[in-house]
Amino acid sequence: MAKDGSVNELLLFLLSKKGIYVSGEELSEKFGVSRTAIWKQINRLRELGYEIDSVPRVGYCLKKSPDLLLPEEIVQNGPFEFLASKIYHYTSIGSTNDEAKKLAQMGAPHGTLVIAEEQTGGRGRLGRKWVSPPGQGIWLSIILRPSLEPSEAPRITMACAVAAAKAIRQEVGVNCLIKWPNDLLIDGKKVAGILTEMSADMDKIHYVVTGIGMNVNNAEFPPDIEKTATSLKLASGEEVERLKILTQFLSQFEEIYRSLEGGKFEAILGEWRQLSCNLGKRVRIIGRNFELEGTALDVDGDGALLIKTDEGQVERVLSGDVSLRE
Ligand code: BT5
Repeated sequence: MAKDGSVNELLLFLLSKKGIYVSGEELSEKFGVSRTAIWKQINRLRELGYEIDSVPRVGYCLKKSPDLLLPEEIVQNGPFEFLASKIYHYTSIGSTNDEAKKLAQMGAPHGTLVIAEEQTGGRGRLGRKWVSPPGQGIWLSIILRPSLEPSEAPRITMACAVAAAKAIRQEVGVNCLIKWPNDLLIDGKKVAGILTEMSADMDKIHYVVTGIGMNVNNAEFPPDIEKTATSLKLASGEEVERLKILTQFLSQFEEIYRSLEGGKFEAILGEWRQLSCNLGKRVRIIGRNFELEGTALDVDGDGALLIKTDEGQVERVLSGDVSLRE
């Protein structure tokens, strides 16, 4: 809510007292502002969709939150270690990755989150479009300042994919798998995609922005992706609370990121392998200027897919689009 990425303390307090009446006097003393100022803020929250009851001489009581991914709601579902130190929330924005890059250049701290209810210019890789309708999914970018080598940056995409797949499995109970390099699939359809971008010198990363788009309650998709896309709601048959998935994902990501920074990439790779839908399968990879078919053997420490071709050679592929052949 706040423009500097900090939280609205009144809302945070009301959330911690959900269902309990708090007097206007107590609130005005706690926050050092007049009761009229509190009343104005309460009305602003009501405009956002918060159901707040007010009873004369008793006080205010927060009854129900709207389905918004507001910073205060996220913080309330913490605690988080380094994520969510700053959270920028937008009702509508072009692309959260673009905004995160701007903020990172201006010095935004490690762990800053940029979230939008809607993206009007959501992006995939190579300038592709990412469909991000209002209120239906999680459109999120994370600013990171990792101590990894630039060539190791794809590990962040892998960590993000593992965290997201685990969060989806845990909260929704569906068989979510990772498709190299940056997709999450349920029943062979794409439920989420990851876009990692970085600013680096030859030997030092300045910052990484990892963006994830996850379809949560989408009931339909535009014709061009209708057959290939799914949402958690379509896959599970039930409406899914975005906030629950988001906060589960954030805590999974924190844990995995700690392993990554702690030099335990092998453990992440182990989880990634178990969740992968590619390994051991015959695949076709289309890159910018090549096409390759073979068996996907493994992924290495740079996030490259190792393919055994029909000629018996092992090729290392750093980027491309994979389709499963069997
Ligand atoms: C991706 O690219 O899958 C990365 C998507 C990253 C989106 C997040 S949202 C938050 C942050 N801000 C951004 O602007 N981006 C990130 P790629 O592998 O290139 O896949 C793109 C392709 O996925 C498109 O060409 C479509 O075919 C398909 N697609 C587009 N929108 C989709 C959706 N909502 N669900 C499933 N598939 C989609």
